[in-house]
Amino acid sequence: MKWFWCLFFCFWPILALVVCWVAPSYGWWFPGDGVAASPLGERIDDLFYMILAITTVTFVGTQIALGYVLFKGARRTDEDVNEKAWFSHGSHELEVIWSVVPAFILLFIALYQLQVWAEYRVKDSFPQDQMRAVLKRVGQMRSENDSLALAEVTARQFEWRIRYPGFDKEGNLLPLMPDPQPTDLYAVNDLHLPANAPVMINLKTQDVQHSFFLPELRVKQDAVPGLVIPVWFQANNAQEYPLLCAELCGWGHYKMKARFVAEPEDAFLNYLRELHAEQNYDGVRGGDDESEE
Ligand SMILES: [Cu+2]
Repeated sequence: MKWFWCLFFCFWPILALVVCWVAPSYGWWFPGDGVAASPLGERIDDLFYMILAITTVTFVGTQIALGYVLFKGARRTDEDVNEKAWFSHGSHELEVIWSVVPAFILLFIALYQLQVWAEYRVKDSFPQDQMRAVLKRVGQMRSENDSLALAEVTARQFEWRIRYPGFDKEGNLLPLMPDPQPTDLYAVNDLHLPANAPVMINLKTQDVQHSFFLPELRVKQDAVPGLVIPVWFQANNAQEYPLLCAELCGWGHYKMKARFVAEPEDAFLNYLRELHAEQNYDGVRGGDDESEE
């Protein structure tokens, strides 16, 4: 029996190693065939793989130790039954080692990931110069204090409402204002932004807590009632990505599926101009309500 238990406990670390070895090539770990679609996402994946390596080494080590102890501790013959039992009262040194070593590993992970976290979440660490360059390239008329966001995304039960800045009478793109403007442009469940450059949105919610989730870009940010949260990301390719809600927000949570279209900057501007043509006339919002007045 001792061989059975010994092999049983050694089987799992071997299986774990095999899975860790083949999983990346099958894209099992992550959405988007396992490859992040944004530069920051690639660094987040690297953090995952680093933590996976640490936990794998720990798991394999403890399982092998367990197998070894089972092998050594097993009784060899029935005569051994008459042997006196031996009790261990623990080992102070060992306890210190297995407390201090994990503490240092956790401290290392905490410090190692700080830079990625800061660039992801701390506004002063956002690539703001590159964002300004995008806004300049799409010809936005902005002063230094205007928002860097190209769209405001408002979650509500159960859809994503998107507000873009509109155009002035000369056809220049305006900056996004904190409050809705008559020239603003609107869309639902369809977020268009330039690809291959960092872009920022302002995230809000109209009712409960939602979560803005671009799985393939590794972007996930809660939308919290009462807060306007800046979120930035950069799509590596001009293509469509799924945009989901990652917070169980009510019965229709599953329906909060939208698309994020990353496209070249001129295509993005054309998209806004199309919205402008549909929704505005000489800077005055169209619609039945107002035409009756
Ligand atoms: Cu939701």
